[in-house]
Amino acid sequence: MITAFSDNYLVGHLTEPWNRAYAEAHGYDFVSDILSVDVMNTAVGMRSLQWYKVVMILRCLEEAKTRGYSHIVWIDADAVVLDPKSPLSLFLTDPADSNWVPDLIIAEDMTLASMLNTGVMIVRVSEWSRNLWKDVWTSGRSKRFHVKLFHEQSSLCSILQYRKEEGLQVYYPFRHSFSGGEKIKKTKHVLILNRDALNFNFGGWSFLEEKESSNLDPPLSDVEGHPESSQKLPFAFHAVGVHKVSAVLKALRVYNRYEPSSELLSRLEKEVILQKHLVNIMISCVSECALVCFIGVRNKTGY
Ligand SMILES: [Mn+2]
Repeated sequence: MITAFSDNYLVGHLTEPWNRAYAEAHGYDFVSDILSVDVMNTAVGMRSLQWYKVVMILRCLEEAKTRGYSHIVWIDADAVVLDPKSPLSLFLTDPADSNWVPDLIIAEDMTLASMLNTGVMIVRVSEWSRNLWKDVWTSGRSKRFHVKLFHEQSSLCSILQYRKEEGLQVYYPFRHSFSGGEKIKKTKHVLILNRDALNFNFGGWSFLEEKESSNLDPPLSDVEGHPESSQKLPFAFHAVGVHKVSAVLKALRVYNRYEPSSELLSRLEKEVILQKHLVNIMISCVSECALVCFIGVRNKTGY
């Protein structure tokens, strides 16, 4: 199991010990690259830091040859395992066809913004995987995502289509399972799971932080979007948006009864306050910009 984050990324320091403990409890090696921004920048060149994920996957695919690993599981530094009892072997095959061993097991994106979500994914150690990730890194088609949303995730989706991954066209136009598409999609090499299987975000969680202090243990029905009827929790909680620290903290406390060290907590509290200020500044900047644009447009049409 692998992850990476820059050493100034506090969310990573919050998720890493828990995810490591999960991996070690199941006998998986856990490798985390916690690096300075400078070192990461050097590794990705002119790209956004999110691209470090591809650098690390390619490196681990090479190392796997000598270490005898069959799979590499990537987990984002803003994601935490929610279902620590479940081994990863549960996800390695399609339950309906256990003879088929996919090279990539990935879930749909949480929103319609992207086809797939690379927050948690399982990469089989194979020649196909090496070629795929090499293409994601080197292809000219990736260039437009080097510094643009959603970086390596957009690039992976684009490359799979460009390579004409056999069977993917069956699902065009792509429909997510939460929007009427098939729950499980299979191509020749890729098993695409429904959003809730690997990578879940509890809708409004990040905005529940005010409630958090009064109610640290809400019933699941309080959590918007949670598949309450299902016995099984999604494998991981993956934070999105600007309130990642409080969302991840909540996932760790409520589901895992995990409390970070007091030293980390006090650093996190400062970060939460800072984030709130930043969001307020951003909101006021956005409205100012909107006003300026509006005036700009008015002026332009005036000519
Ligand atoms: Mn993420």
